[in-house]
Amino acid sequence: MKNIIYLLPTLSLVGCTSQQVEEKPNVIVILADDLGFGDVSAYGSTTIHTPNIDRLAHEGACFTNGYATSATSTPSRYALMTGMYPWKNKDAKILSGDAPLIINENQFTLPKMMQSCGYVTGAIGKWHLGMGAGNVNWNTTIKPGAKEIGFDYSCLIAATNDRVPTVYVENGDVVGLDPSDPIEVNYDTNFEGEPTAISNPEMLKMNWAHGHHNSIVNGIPRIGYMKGGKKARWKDEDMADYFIEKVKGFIAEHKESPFFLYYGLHQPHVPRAPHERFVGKTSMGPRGDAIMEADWCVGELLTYLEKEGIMENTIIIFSSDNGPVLNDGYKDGAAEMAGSHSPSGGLRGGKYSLFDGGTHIPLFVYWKGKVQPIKSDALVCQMDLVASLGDMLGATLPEGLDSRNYLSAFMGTTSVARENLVIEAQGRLAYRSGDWIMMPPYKGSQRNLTGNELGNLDEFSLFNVKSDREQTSNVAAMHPELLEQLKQEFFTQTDGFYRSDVEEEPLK
Ligand code: NG6
Ligand code: CA
Repeated sequence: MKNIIYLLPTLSLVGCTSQQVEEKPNVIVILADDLGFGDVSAYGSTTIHTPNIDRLAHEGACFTNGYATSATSTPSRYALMTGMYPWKNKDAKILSGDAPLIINENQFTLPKMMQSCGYVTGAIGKWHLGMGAGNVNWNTTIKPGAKEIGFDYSCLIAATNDRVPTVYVENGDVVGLDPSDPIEVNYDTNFEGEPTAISNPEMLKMNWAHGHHNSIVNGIPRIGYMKGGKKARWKDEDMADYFIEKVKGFIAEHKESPFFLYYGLHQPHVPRAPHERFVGKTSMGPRGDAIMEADWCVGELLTYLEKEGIMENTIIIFSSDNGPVLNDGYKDGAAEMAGSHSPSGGLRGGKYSLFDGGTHIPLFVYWKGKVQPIKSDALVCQMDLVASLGDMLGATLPEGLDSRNYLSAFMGTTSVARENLVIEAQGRLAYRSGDWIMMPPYKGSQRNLTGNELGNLDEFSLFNVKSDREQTSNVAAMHPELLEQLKQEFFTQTDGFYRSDVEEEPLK
């Protein structure tokens, strides 16, 4: 493994000439959680209707080849936030709720770059990049965290909505904590007398399918054990309302200054417990309804920007951290009720997968009056946003970033962007180059407990995703020279990080 610290581009090199840049639009990144390419109607799904998200797609640049770097949340968000390939950081894998911050405090980050360009920065919603320095004490201000990596304001869930502690953390402090009922968290052993899904199944309003049988909060079993903090615990059904109010509050406070807002939607990640206003809005059960709730959140945000009169001066980037999954460990009927809905929009695989459905996600850039409506097939990755926004603002970027400047592509004025991209799924790597995807062989099972195909193939394989979008035919044997070329490019780019013996981490 490489010496990671040595590789990290540091902040000292960052500067900004944005005083000379006349336009400093607000920038909002909305990142949904596990929303697939087929989960928005903008790409043609007829089984779901997402009018507010579609508005961004139809009135902005709608990317048909938009990528997350990774098929799971933490590494994907790490790349977006740092402009670095996550597989270069051994800690960038699905984090527990008590994991320490995985971004070095001296490291260059997107929010720090925005700060250096005169922006006020905020992070609201899902975090999943770790908090604190290990052995987190949830009863005092937690640091380092969002603030130390460049967010002036933050209101977050530490990890995922299925992991303890099930509390909101605002600027490093647990919201509504009663000091006489301190919070304790443990990912290995339960606290004596605390109910779990195993000891007290009668307390459950949602059942688990795999994993998710530890502490029960709000009738929902979680990953990890938690004690105390009873008054501070969130109610899943209110989470969307809670965060959109925080979003509006942040915008209201900073509408005069340019602001950068990272809004991490928790939908449609498990547990899917939308507010009762959305229950039954689709025939697909909680997963479909959670997507409706996410669409509503986007609508609320757009309406609010209009009301505040700042829509024209705000770039909105919408995407998802990784591909979709139906059964991610709760018996919520998502698979049974999906009907003809294809969450991945026909792409092979989904969350956790090295097949295209793992990382090929919805991506839209909306800037009223500035970005013309266009469907773009440019190959772009969320990791490139930092260099591209940096270019727009005249920021000086440090050496050694993996992020590349494709500002014109993001603005929809050219379809020339990435020639290639290394993609990652639970430590395993593959390579997209042009219309081709090259997948190295990996050991391990064909599917994990979710039922999603993982993309563990026996040999180096080659797919043309233009003519064979569903990756049904490995055509490596027909194109030996191309395969060799892509292998060499891949080995060069991954420079020692590719290991054929990596197995995806099993879901417990
Ligand atoms: C898995 C969880 C899954 C989800 C995922 C992270 C089990 C069995 N499964 O380990 O439910 O939480 O981690 O999802 O525990 S992500 O979108 O944040 O990457
Ligand atoms: Ca996710």
